[in-house]
Amino acid sequence: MSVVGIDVGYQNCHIAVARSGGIETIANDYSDRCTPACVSLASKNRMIGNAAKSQITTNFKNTVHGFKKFHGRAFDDPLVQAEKPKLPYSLHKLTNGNTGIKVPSFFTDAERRSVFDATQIAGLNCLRLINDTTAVALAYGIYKQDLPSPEERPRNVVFVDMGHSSFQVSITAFNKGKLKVLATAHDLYLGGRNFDEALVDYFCEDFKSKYKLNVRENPRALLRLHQECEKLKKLMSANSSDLPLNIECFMNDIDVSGKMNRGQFEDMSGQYLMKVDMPLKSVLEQTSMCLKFGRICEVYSKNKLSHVSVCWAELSRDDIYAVEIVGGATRIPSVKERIAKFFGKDCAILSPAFKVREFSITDVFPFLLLFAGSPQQRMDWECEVFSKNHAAPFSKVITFHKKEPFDLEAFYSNPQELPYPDHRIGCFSVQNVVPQPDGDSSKVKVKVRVNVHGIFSVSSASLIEKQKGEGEDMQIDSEPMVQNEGKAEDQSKMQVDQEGQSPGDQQNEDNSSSSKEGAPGEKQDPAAGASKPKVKVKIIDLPIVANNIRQLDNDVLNNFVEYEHQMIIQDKLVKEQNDAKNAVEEYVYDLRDKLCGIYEKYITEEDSNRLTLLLEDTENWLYEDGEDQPKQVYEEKLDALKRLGQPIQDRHREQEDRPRAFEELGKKM
Ligand code: ATP
Ligand code: MG
Ligand code: K
Repeated sequence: MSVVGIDVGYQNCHIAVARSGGIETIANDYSDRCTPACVSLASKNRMIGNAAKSQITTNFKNTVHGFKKFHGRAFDDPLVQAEKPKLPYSLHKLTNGNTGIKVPSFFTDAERRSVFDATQIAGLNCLRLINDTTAVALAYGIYKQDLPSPEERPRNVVFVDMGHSSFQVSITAFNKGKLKVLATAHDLYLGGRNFDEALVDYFCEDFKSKYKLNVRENPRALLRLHQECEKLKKLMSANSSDLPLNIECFMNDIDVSGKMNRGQFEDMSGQYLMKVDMPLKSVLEQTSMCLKFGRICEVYSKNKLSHVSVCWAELSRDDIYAVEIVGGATRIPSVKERIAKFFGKDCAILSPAFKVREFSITDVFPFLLLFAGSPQQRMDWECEVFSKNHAAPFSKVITFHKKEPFDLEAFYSNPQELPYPDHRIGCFSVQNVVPQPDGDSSKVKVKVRVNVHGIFSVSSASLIEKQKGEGEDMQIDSEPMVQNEGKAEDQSKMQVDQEGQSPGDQQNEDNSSSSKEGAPGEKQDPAAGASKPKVKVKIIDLPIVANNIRQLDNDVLNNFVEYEHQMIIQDKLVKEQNDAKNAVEEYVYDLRDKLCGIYEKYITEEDSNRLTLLLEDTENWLYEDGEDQPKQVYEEKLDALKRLGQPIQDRHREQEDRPRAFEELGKKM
């Protein structure tokens, strides 16, 4: 089994394979290591990557690119609506409200679920979805030989990734074999394409005044201008002098030309350059907070939150060991300068050497997550279950006391920070809850989890039923109680605890480890089997029904899997058909050439004329009736031609071989 890493970009995708101790980014069928994120649909088959990109201007309505922005988004999402007018293809609302395309850093729960679904459809076993920025950090950590050892102070590195459509920044702390993302920030509306657009705007005006052309009215011309402007932008990264932009037969048979230099380009893209600082500031601020409070919360004693302040100094620019930049758009000199100026440091372009080692990743979940009783049952409780920049994966156990089934609603608590209008993650109904035999509320333990892919779920719920007549009474809390689940969270043992709560219940999860620091005086869950007198309890698993989750349900997913499978078969059929057709065409050309060349001596003039005529007929047929025939028809055509061509070829070969045969014979004699 191989482990494969896939980088899904707005403009480009990369696929890397780990093998024999190294990581190799594999090349596609065009020998490129970077494949355009582009799919082009023709009437019968589809093209992917480079082949599809070449269709952008010719088959623009059916060539989809830049779809990363739409993963898991509802059609009514303002971002989707804002992107819509910029696209040459059209977007539609799917039956579940999500965005579909009609053709024919980091991610929210919904986006992750959508990408995860895609991996399932493609038949991949998804090991882990990682934030863009974390993947970048991993690339750094894997290759660095000189990281501080685990006891030493970690090395803080800033990663800046400006791609085609988005801008992500993160600060990551490294020790040998381990990385922890401290903070992330982003601007989802800043990327290389903004700079392309600035150029496009300029040339639209330029061509309007020079040639009276209204480029914006002509989608194909506009796409071509976009492509040329992107090329020009890249050229300007290496050249500061005047550079030309020429497009032949641009619109209405008019050739256009213009010019631009780096200075001018920087002036016109000033508004985008200004936006570079914001996320940089934000990560620095967050990191100082995170280091301060992260430490405080780790050392606490229950009920009285007595801080033992192991307060770190604010993380300042001096604590930054290095600034590493990735993403194509950071090659724009003014972008790079802006970043370097902010940190007062030169930026290095992340370029991995080779050698793979084990690496433990602690990704962060960049949003606060709030969990509440559902509105139907009155929002009787609301709690911030996961703090901002909490390490993932992680899980927590929440204890409720209920007499009937209840709903839990999960949502991100800071809508304004969310790159997504709907801050609800989903609603989870805990079913089959009944009172205790004596009429009291039952203790219900609900486990909530953010898995390695960063996808949230209510993973299990169980009801703890007291067995009659045994031991002490169970403590009935009026408020639910939230506790960390052991294991995964060694980086951040923050415990969410609410005021006015009765002493905590020690949870009784079988994989809970020693992470409960066991604050003195804490009452043990009777079932935990500690030194306290035992109460016999029965643990009953409760079904959970998830609603409003932006992930495909199994039937739909299976349909997509099936559909993908059919498309693969269809693509294969079309390829075979094309190959068979090309084989006929090649044979026609080849034989025709040889008939007036090397085969001339081996066929009578009359036969040659007849055969030439037949070849011409076949060629015409290929462009007319034979344009689109089943593979078999082409194969039969080829066979028929070969039956005529083969004897000539054989006579030719025999003649060629004869002198050699004589030679061989001569040697032997
Ligand atoms: P995203 O990360 O936003 O989803 P992506 O990963 O597909 O997008 P990248 O491949 O990192 O994006 O970068 C593509 C962008 O970088 C494009 O806008 C491209 O024009 C720009 N770019 C590439 N090379 C250069 C260069 N030499 N100078 C300026 N811009 C460049
Ligand atoms: Mg990218
Ligand atoms: K990016």
